[in-house]
Amino acid sequence: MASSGEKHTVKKYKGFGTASIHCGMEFDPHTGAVMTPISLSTTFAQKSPGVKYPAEYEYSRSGNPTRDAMEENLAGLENADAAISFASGLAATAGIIHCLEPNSHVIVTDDVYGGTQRFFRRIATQYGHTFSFVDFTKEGALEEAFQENTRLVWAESPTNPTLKICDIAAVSEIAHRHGALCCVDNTFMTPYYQQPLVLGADIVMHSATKYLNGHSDVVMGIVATSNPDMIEKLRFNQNAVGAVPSPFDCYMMMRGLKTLHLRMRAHGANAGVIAKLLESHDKVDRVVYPGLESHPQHEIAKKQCHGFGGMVTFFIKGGLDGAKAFLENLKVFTLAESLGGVESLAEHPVIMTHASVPAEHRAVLGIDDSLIRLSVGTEDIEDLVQDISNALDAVQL
Ligand code: P1T
Repeated sequence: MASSGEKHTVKKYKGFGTASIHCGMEFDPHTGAVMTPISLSTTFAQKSPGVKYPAEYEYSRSGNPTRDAMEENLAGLENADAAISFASGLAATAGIIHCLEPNSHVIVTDDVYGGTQRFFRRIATQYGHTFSFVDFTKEGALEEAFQENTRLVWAESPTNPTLKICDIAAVSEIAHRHGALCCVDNTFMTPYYQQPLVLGADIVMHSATKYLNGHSDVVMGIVATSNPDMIEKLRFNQNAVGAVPSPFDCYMMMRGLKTLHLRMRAHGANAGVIAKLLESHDKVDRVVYPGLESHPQHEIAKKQCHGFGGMVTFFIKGGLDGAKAFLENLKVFTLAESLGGVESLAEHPVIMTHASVPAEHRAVLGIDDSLIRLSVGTEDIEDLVQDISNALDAVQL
C-alpha cells in the first residue's frame, strides 16, 4: 500500500498528500491570509454594467471564490481538468444525467447505492431515460446490455453495500467501443485509493459527504472530468439548476481534504484488522472486504487500487435477531446511516440505507437481514476490536 503517494499520479505534484494540502490553495493577495477565506457575499460589484473586476465574479450561484478553490483542489486529486460541485451526491448524479440527450439508455452496476437507484428508477425515467441494472462482475453481461441509444455506463466500485468491484479499465474500454461514456462513483475508495480517470473512465462522481469531507458535517457532491463537452454542460447545469453547495460547506470540505491521505491510511489499516477479526469469528457467516483474499475480485482490487478502503460488510449468524443484538450492543461504533467520517459507524442496509430498493431486487443482490455494513473509523484499533468482540459476544445463537 502506498504511504507517501509514490504510486499516485497527481497533476502538478508528485505526492498525493502534497496535492491534498496545496492544490487550488493560494494565500489571499489582499491580506496574506494563508487559509482560503469563506467568501459569503452573494453578489460582486461591477465597474460598469457587464464590466467586472479581474476575478470575474458576479453572483454566487454562478461562481464563488471559496467554491472555486475547493473545486480546483478536487480536480487536482482526481487528475481531472475540472471538478464541478453540487449540493449533494444525488444532485451531482442528477447533474450528470441532465447532460444526456433525451431518451438515453444508461447501463448501471446492479448494486449501486439505494438513493442512486431510486433517482434512476423514479425520477430520471420520467424524462424518457431508460436504465439497465447489470452485474458488471459477470462475464459478458455488460457487453450484452448495450442498446442503440446507450450513452452512459455508470459504475460504482466498490458497490454499496456488497462491495463488488468491477475492472474500471475494462468497463471503460467496453463503454468507449460502444460510443458511450463511463462514469465511476468513487465515493468508497476516494482518489487516494483509486483514480478512475487514470484507469480510463471519463467522469468521476462522489458523494463528498463521505470520505472527502471526512467529518460527517457537510452534504455535498462532486463531479470531476477532463471531457470538454461534459465540463461545459456540467458548468451550465450547475448554474442553470442551481443545486450549489454553500461557501461555508466548501470551506469545511477544503479543511477536510487537507487530511484525506492521512485519514484514508488510517481507515484502511483499521478496516483490514476488523475484516480479519470478523473472518475468524464463529458468529460471522461471511465477510466482504476487498483486501481479503476471499473477496471474489481481490485481484482486480490489487491491480486498480492503491489500498482497500475503510468499508467492511459482513453477514452475521442468527439473521435479523443476530444483527439487532450486535448493533444494539456496540459502544464505540455508532448505529447510523452514512459513512466515511473519522468516527466508526455501523448500519443495517435492509432497514436503513437500502430500504428504498425493492425487496425482490435486494434478494437478487444478496442484501438480506443478516447483512451489516461497517464504516471503520480512525479511532485506536484496540478500542474498535474490543467493541466488535463485545457486540458479537452479545449475539445469542
Ligand atoms: O447522500 P448524498 O451526498 O446525496 O450521496 C448519495 C450517495 C451516492 N453514492 C454513494 C456510493 C453513496 O454511498 C451515497 C450516499 N450514501 C449513504 C447515505 C449511505 O449511508 O450509504
